[in-house]
Amino acid sequence: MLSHAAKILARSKFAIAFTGAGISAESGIPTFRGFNGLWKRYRPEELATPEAFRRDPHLVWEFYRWRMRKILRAKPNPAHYALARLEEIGVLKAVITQNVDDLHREAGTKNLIELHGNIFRVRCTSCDYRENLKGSGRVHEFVESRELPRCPRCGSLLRPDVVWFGEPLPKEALEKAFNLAERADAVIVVGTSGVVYPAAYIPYIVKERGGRVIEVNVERSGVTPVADVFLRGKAGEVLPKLVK
Ligand code: BJW
Ligand code: ZN
Repeated sequence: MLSHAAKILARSKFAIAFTGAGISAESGIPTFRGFNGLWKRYRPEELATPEAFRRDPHLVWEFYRWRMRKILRAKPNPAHYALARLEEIGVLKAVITQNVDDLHREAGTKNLIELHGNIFRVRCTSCDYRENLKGSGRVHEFVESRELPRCPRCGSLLRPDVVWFGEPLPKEALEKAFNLAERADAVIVVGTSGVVYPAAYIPYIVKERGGRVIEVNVERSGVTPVADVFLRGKAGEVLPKLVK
């Protein structure tokens, strides 16, 4: 199976990767669904929504600050580095991620498309104020605070610059991702349950256009029905084997 995947990649002219929370699991960042995927007793659909934020911004900010703290302590794992290396040697043309952590970038991936935003950016709920907390050097102070964060310009609530259920994905990122998927002759899908749309269309687009789908996951997912090769295992153990 591994050799089949390696052959597909070696023969490809335009391969891409599509990643989800499972690729960061070995870095200590909990996934959304499944055994380790729960935060307290909530499901993502109960926290990652504009309604939840309107109803209880304290709860939603508590969840995001908890995630920010975990992500700040986390380091990229061998799976992130393997994808960065595959880009460096010219095999991968882009990494499309649903993750909001910065781990692909930290590992050295250059052409990164973030479909669901970035947890270290915040934006105002009223005006067009945006801030990158890592860039502004405020991130540690920000995550330790228990106060609701307010816009320095207009005083309204700040929110994480991520995509919640029912919200549109960033137009430019989604267009880029779909264009890449239409051109790709192979996609490596890593650590996603493949149930959240429109992101989950990506492997299906590649497949429909005649491309090959390689999946790396510890269990079957919504992507598995279109996978040409299913590599069962942890991303951090499987992906380095695809890099020569
Ligand atoms: C390992 C591993 C290891 C573990 N190694 N593997 C079409 C059909 C049906 C529904 C819809 C549709 N189109 C839209 C919808 C509605 C909705 C949706 O998809 N709902 C479904 C759940 C039913 N989609 C939306 O609402 C989207 N918006 C939208 O469509 O807008 C339309 C619109 C247009 C114009 C105006 C207005 C609206 C938005 C979706 C936003 C998703 N947001 C979140 C939160 C982001 C911020 C944050 O991080 O907090 O994104 S929810 C959460 O799910 C997060 C993730 O990116 C996303 C996907 O999760 P992921 O990455 O797959 O993680 P898990 O936990 O599910 O899976 C982990 C996997 O790893 C598992 O398979 C494990 O086995 C595996 N694994 N360890 C390898 N070591
Ligand atoms: Zn404002």
